Amino acid sequence: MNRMNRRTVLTAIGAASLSAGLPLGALAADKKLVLGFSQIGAESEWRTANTESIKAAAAAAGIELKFSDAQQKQENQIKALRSFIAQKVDVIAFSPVVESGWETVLREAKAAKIPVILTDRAVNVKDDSLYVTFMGSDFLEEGRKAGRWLVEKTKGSTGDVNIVELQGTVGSAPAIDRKKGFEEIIKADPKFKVIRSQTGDFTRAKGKEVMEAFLKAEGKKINVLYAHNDDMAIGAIQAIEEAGLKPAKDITIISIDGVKGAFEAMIAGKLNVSVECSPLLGPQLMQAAQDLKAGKTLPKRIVTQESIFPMEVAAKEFPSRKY
Ligand code: GYE
Repeated sequence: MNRMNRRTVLTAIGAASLSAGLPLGALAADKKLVLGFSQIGAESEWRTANTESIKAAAAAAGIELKFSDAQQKQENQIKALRSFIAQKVDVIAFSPVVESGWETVLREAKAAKIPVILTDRAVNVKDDSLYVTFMGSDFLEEGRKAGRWLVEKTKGSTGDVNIVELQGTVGSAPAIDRKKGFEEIIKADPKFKVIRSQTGDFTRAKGKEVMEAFLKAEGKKINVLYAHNDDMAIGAIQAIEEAGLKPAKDITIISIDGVKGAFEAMIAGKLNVSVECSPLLGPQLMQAAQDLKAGKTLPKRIVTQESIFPMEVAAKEFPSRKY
């Protein structure tokens, strides 16, 4: 689906159920369902929790899971999808590392009559009958939440607010949309200035490395760090401390995911806020696979419900966090 269409679908959440044009009732009701899942890798705490959720939910549902780790490479994901097609699995699910470049392999799955579920990240394809449903978070809204928090935090101040941004993986749906959603909100006030923006590939190591470069170039000019995920923020916190500055005090830090590591950083007073993005998609995915087997039609978009956690509530929320 192209980006315009994706917008439209996002606003139509919970509305009509759309058919993907696949013979969804074609699976035999009695044999064990086989699900091929291609995971991106293990780049972040979020991803590890997502993998655990999928494996645990498959076991609990009695679904045979063929799990493949792509080590953050699209070519490995395409290979995995082709191998699932060759093995004639009942359902294919995957979390696409980047948005583009999926048309050919998705057409192969469709030709083999294997329904495809997108989890976590969207794809950018013209023909949205190439997948049955996309389940996961609204990344644009996450970016907006981050922006709104900053607007509120700096209310009343008139001086420039110099922001550095650590982007996620280049070309990935969360990096594109978290950037866009944040910009949409901060552009309303010219005091907000994004002075540096670079990818940290969603990892701690890269987040630290790029933050070091930001600090070298801009030093004390930096007022705010906006990181597209918690891991990069945690890496950057180290860089900030090593530069002799106080994270969350000298530099306000905003990130996304809400993983345990972020709560620990907030409790330690080093991270100001984390926007929640739940990786616990396993149960939903198994339900969707079973619904397909039962011949049901799925809604084209299944959105995860999420919140935002400022450091003030971190200690209270921590015990109930599940990832
Ligand atoms: O925010 C990041 C992970 O696609 C939502 O991928 C996911 C993102 C998540 O590596 O930590």
